[in-house]
Amino acid sequence: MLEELGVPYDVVILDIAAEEHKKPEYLAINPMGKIPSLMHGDKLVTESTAIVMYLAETFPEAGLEVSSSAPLRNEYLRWSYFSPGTMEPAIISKAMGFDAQEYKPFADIESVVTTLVSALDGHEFLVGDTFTAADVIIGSSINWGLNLMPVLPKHPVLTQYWAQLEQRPAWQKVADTMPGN
Ligand SMILES: N[C@@H](CCC(=O)N[C@@H](CS)C(=O)NCC(=O)O)C(=O)O
Repeated sequence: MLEELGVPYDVVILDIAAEEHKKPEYLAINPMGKIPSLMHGDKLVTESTAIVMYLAETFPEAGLEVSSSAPLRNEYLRWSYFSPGTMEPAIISKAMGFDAQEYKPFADIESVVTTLVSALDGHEFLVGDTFTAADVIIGSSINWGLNLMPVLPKHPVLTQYWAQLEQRPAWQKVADTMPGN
């Protein structure tokens, strides 16, 4: 997201195996002991989706936010929250062998795939015909579900969507540093 915005940033890598994310210095930043966290001036943001949406809103000149007055704002919100609220729990339940039907707030992976495929079939992006922060959020989860925790079926609509996202210069610049690459 930061590369897509073209803004300068510093990365601080924490060693999860060494439990650096559970040390007091980091718990003072994110009491959940979870990565990532974003510091922007005196503003702290945690939760990946909140971080991406905060950045889209803070750097509007990049055109990745669909503003509150834009006609497709509803779609932008829907797809941005679909990832942490519905898609990632479905991916994790599938990977852990839980029966998603038993956990009523959770959705099963088949419904998630059908919903994504119907939104993306014949479309390059999720919201209108331009790349937005919602594509950063969902694209990242699709990469995760196809390649890192590979429980998403390799449906051609999903693989094609990710194939074009991973060609973006921003991703190409940082791909080598990403887990699983
Ligand atoms: N809901 C959080 C989840 C963050 C999360 O679970 N991050 C993983 C790394 S991708 C983590 O910190 N794992 C280490 C741990 O839970 O101990 C978000 O979206 O930022």
